[in-house]
Amino acid sequence: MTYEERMKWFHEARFGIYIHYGLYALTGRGEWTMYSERISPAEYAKLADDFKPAKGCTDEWCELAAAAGAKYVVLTTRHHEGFSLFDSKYSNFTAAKHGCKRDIVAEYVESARKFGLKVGLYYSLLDWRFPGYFEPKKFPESKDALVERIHNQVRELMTNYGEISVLEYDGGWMADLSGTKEERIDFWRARELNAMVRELQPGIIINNRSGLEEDIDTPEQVVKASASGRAWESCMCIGDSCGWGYTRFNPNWKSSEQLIQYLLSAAQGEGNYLLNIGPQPDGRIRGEEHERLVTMGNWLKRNGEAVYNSKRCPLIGSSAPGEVDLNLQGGWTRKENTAYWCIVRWPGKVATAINVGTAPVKVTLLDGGQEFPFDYDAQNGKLKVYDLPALPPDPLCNILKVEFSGPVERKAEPSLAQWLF
Ligand code: JFZ
Repeated sequence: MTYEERMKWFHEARFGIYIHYGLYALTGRGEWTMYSERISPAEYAKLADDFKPAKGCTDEWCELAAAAGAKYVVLTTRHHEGFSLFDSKYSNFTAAKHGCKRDIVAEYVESARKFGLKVGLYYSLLDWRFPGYFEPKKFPESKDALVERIHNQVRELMTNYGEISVLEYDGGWMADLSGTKEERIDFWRARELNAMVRELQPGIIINNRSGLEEDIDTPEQVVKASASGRAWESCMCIGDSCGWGYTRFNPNWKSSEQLIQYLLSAAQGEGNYLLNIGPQPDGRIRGEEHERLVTMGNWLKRNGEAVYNSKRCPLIGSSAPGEVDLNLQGGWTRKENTAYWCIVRWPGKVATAINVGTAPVKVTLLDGGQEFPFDYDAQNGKLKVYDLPALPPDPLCNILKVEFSGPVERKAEPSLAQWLF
C-alpha cells in the first residue's frame, strides 16, 4: 500500500478526537501527577483497585466524537504511568486485572466501530516505573526489560483488536533529554518495532514519536503546517495545555469559536486537528468538553464541506508551510476550482480579498447557499463581495464559497509598494 493510499482517509478526515484516560484521572491533577509529585510505583498502584470506569463510557466517548464531526478517535492505551487499559500477558498492572477488571481497549474499539470512527491507539514508550528508563547505564536489565515489554505489548495491540488505523507513539525522548535521533531509535529498537507493526497492520498510519519520521508530524498545542506532501496532525487540549488527562480545576477553556478556528487553520495547512478530551474518574465526559464538541459538530454539519478532504489553497492566509498565518479576514481551503473563505472576523456588508489571481464565477454563503454579488478587479487581483449581512450570519465562523473559472491562483504583487500608486 503506497503512502498516498494509506493517507487518503486521513486527509479526508481532517478531524479526530484524542482521549486521555487512565489511572491519572483518579488523581484529578493530570496525567503527569505520578512523576510531578514523585509518587512511588507501589503507592501509585493503590489507585488501580479504584479504577472503575462506568459501563458504556466508551460508547459515550465515541458517540460524542461522531457528534462532533470527528472521523477518528485515539485512546491512550498506556500512558507514562505504565497502567495498561488493555489485557496483557506482559503486565499485571492493567484494567483487566484491577478495579473494573475489564479490557477497556476492547470496549473502545467496539464503540469506535459502532459509531463509524477509525480506530487510533496511543502508546507511551517510556514507563516511569522502570529505573532503566531514567538511568539505562546503571540499570541495563531494567532498560532491556522495558524495551522488551513495549515490543510485546505493541504486538498485542496490533494483533488483538482488529484493524488499527493510527498508532500514536509518545514518550520516545530520553529521560535526560540527551541523545541523537539515531540513539533514540536504537534505544527503543524502533525500526524493528515499526516493521512488526506494519507487518501486522499494513494500512496503519504511524506518527513521528518513536524516533523515526514514519507517516505524520505531530505538533502539539500549536497548529504548525508541515511542508507540502508531508502529512501532519496538530494535537491540542480544550482546556489548559497542562491537562491532557482529567484535571479537576482547569479554568482556561478555549471557546468553541477558537476550536473551530484551530480546526480551520489545520485544514488550511492541509493537516489534521486532534482535539483532546480527558474523561473524569468514572469515564464520563465533563460538561465543558461535551458542550464544545456538540457545538463544533453542529457547525460542521453546516460547513464541513470546507474542511473534510480539503486541500491547501494558494490564496493569502492559507498555504504557507510552517506557521499557518491567520490573517485578519481568515484563510482559505480548496477543492479543485472552488475555494472556501473562512471568515473568522465578519467584515460587515462588504468582504475584500486581495491577491486573487483567478476570476470568480459565483460567491455563496456555504451555510444555506445564498448567492451574493461581487466585483473582481483582475488588474489588481481584488475581489469584493457585496450586500452581505451587516452582522455575522453565524456567530462562530462563516464560510464564503467562491467558485472560480479555473485553477485557483494567487496574484503576485510586483512590488511591496505597488498598491500605493
Ligand atoms: C506528551 C505527553 O507527555 C503528554 O502527557 C500528552 O500525552 C501529550 C499528547 O504528549 O507530551 C509532550 C510530548 C512531546 C513534547 C512535549 C509534550 N515535546 O516534544 O516538546
